Amino acid sequence: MDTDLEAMYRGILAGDQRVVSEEVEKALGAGVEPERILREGLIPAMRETGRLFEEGQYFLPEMLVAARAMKAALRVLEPRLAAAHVEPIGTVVIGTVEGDLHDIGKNIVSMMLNGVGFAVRDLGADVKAERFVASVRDGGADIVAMSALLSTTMPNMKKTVDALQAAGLRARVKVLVGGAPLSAERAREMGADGYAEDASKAARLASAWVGAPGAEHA
Ligand code: B1M
Repeated sequence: MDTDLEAMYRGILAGDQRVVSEEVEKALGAGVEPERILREGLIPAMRETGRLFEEGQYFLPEMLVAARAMKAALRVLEPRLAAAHVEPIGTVVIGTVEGDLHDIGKNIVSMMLNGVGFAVRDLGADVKAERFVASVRDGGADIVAMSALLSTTMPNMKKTVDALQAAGLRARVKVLVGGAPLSAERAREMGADGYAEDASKAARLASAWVGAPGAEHA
């Protein structure tokens, strides 16, 4: 790992928002691609945080400060990932499902979707099936995108798919799911149209669904 990426990696593990923001600024200034910063610096640090938590070396407070440092980094990166598209290529309603407060991955997916030209309506975390349904019904959407990080909240994705069906909206939207406990098979079982293991793949798949030119390069 480069020394600058190493510094932000360590900054996340230490939960030091100031260091992380400064290191991200520095890396951007030195011409490092935002996606590389995410892929090689920030996301591995969050993965390591999870490993330390699992091993009993980190507890909830450490996970929380690491998450705050990660969010500070994302605030610096966001303008660089945002698109300057005039006409959106489609509309996505996105949220982390009911009972689940993990929103970092969802935020990255949201930024990437925006970056490839989607208008994104972000409902936040702990989103009940009825809120997804209401958002599609009242505001329209091409894609419903759901994130879950807990094996206990993953079934709430199916609840949303079923609620869209019951509201007569299922055929109008594509359903995209992702998050650590998911797999293509689980996505299929719950009746989603697609699964993406990371934010870039989510953006690529969503672009392909709306027939956006250059989707394969997203
Ligand atoms: Co929690 N947590 N957490 N946590 N946490 C995990 C998920 C865990 C794996 C840690 C561990 O034990 N190793 C474990 C879940 C175990 C399981 O169910 N299998 C866990 C647990 C147990 C818990 C609590 C239950 C702990 C407790 O209270 N005892 C609790 C639950 C709270 C709740 O949600 N109700 C809890 C709480 C928290 C914090 C609040 C402290 C904090 C979240 C802060 C926040 O998000 N605002 C937190 C954190 C930070 C983590 C870890 C360390 C990091 C998550 C993260 O942000 N990763 C996590 C360990 C880990 O993931 N290894 C862990 C970085 C992020 C970029 O990756 O979210 O995976 P990720 O997103 C990726 C892909 O998954 C994908 O793209 C993203 C980027 O490319 N993706 C999608 C995600 N959504 C997608 C949607 C798509 C497509 C792709 O399409 C729509």
